[in-house]
Amino acid sequence: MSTPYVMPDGFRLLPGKLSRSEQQALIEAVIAAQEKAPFWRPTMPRTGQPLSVKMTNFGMLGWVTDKIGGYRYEPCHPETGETWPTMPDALTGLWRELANYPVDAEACLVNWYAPDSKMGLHIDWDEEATDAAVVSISLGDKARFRLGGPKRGGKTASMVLSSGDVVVLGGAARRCYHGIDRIYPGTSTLLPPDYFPGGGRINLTMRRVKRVS
Ligand code: MD3
Ligand code: FE
Repeated sequence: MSTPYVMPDGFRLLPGKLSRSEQQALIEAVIAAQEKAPFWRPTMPRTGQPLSVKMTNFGMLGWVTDKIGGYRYEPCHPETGETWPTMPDALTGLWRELANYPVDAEACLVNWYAPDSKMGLHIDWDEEATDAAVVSISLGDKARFRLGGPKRGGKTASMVLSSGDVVVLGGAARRCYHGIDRIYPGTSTLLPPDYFPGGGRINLTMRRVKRVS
């Protein structure tokens, strides 16, 4: 028998954590943020290759990437130059409930997956506060999420994430490779097509960036 994948400590899946109306309120907040912080398509360090997902952020800091500057957190949108929209209270509330961390998250990365978007296996390591968990919220179409270990090329497991599911990645899970293999198009009616042509999936990830002394 092949060796099984063992779930890392600190991984918590909360299926159906958010009600339909809570999910709708978060989508409304993403739509309301568009004027100050429209979705843009980030590019990879060095190569300038565009990512498959579009992004924006909430909070005092937002995760950005481009050819010259690489992966980093910035206080302003790369195209509008405006500060990021404030973190919705509902997100701060979830963070306080689930992250078990003494200070609030400064950043919430918003990923928009079109039906054909994916995200390759990677580790999130651009934060100073890597002792803080990441809290992830899935909205819209279902997706196949893949979780590995701390080294590239190790065993992985996949699971389907649905709209309203929340994942908390703390402890050892915080250091694990992960990605999105695929979206299952047309599996949710949450995203209004006038704002999200083709539908797809929104993922919100809250992160603590700065260390506290
Ligand atoms: C495991 N997002 O934004 S969320 C990301 O669904 C990202 O958009 C995926 O990976 C998405 O960086 C996956 C679940 C997730 C988020 C952060 C993690 C899993 C994680 C950080 C460490 C380990
Ligand atoms: Fe990630």
